[in-house]
Amino acid sequence: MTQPISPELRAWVVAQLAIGHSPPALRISMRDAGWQDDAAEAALVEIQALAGGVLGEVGSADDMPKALPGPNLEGSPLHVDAGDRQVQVMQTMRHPRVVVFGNLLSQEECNELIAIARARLVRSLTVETQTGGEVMNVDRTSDGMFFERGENEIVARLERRIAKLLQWPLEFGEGLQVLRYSPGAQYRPHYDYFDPSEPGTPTILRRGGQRVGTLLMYLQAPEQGGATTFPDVGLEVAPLPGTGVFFSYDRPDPATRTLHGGAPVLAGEKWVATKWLREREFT
Ligand code: PD2
Ligand code: ZN
Repeated sequence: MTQPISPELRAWVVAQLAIGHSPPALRISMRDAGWQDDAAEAALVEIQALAGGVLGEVGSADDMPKALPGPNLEGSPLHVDAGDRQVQVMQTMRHPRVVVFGNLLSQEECNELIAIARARLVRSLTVETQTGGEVMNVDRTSDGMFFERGENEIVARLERRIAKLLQWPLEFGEGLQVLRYSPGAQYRPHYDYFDPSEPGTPTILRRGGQRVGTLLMYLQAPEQGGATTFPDVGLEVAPLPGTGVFFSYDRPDPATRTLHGGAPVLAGEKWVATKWLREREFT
């Protein structure tokens, strides 16, 4: 089945490819716009072939910077349009790429997520990289749970907001994770990407490739402690409800300087929701 390729569509595809968006990301955007998968594929192949000369001038896929999730910060905006909300840009860092957001969630949204998640909390597991399975881990002493993607109205709404804010297809995101840290609980410094040298990593990567970005959304502040820390660059982000911190990593390597941890909660309870973003559609 084919659908007509308008000049506008052709220009859009060429521009998206030239700024580094991957064909899989374009396929998802086209699906969202109502294109059949096979028609989108045929149109992309045709446009890429027609645009070969243009793309050739900006370099091959190998020497183009890898497309990563992230807000459009061109012109140093104070707010970014996230569809149903104007999200504040509070602080940015280039290397590592870190962006601190305000007004990311309303107080009602924080409360609702906590209320739904509370009933389903279990002691957190982390992916066991030897096998690709999951195990209890002393490095993470919080309790947690996962939502399925699109599981309910609030989760679906947040996923749409995140996809727009970070310019990354909703389908490339893992299900939202919610964590509760009681006094003494912490998440020791770690990287969120999967270590390529671990034997279980190829199994994990089959579901959507590497993680390339993390958005932590704070739902409840503890009374003391509980900052998210980036030890390589001496950055600490206060876990204020409704705010969040995003960071991206273009390769699974410490050179990204994305080592980060959740400092011990000293008093009260900290609640946070995590959205991890993959290279491709997460299945
Ligand atoms: O809760 C945190 O601050 C935190 C810190 C580091 C969460 C995560 N990592 C994570 O969910 O990956
Ligand atoms: Zn983490």
